Amino acid sequence: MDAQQIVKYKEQLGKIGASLVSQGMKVGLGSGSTAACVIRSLGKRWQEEGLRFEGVPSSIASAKLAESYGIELTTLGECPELDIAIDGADEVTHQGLQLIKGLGGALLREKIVRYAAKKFVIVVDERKLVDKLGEHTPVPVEVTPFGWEATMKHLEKIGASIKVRVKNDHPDFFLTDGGNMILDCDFGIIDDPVRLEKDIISIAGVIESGLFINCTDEALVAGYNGIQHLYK
Ligand code: ABF
Repeated sequence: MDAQQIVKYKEQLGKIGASLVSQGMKVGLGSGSTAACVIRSLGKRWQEEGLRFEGVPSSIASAKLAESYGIELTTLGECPELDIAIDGADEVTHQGLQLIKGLGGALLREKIVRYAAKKFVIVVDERKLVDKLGEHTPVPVEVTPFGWEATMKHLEKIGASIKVRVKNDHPDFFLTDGGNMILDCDFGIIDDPVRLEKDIISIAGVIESGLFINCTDEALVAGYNGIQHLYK
């Protein structure tokens, strides 16, 4: 799949994702480049059609992009129950729509926004589809900086081969919008993601994992044959 094709798929996903939003809805806005296409399409609808909705962004970057179109944002404090959340993903299983998310570093807020929403729809191109999680993506795990080295040891004990995420082209640690660190944990092929998510989250110092298990209602998948709708 060449770069031009990927851009085309993301534009298609942006439009179809934005079409899920109607007047007055409360909408969780995802993060990453595909979710950004949804936000851009929503921004165009806001400007050209007068669409009005309440948006809750899952990252500072998504908030800035939405505001650049004049989209009025709110918070989960004002809007604790959303109608829909629309987001990207790094891996999606064909069966069950289990996800790995978080290569963009926004997994904690994305998961909080997801669980505030009645419906969760992800937008991905077909590269993201896998038979089992772990085929080509480590599980990002958000940890508190205090004692991260000890937390890392516990994650290694449950089978992770770990890379501490650093800033692009910089030796400093990557920090999330919330000021936490990310440990990218390679568990290989994940046969029991339900169990693994529980094992990860039970470790002291772990704040959240990028495993989004049994929580996706629909996946819009762009590929050679157009847009596929997959349901859990
Ligand atoms: C975000 O989108 C992250 O959870 C995930 O890492 C990323 C995928 O980014 P992209 O759409 O740019 O591939 O939701």
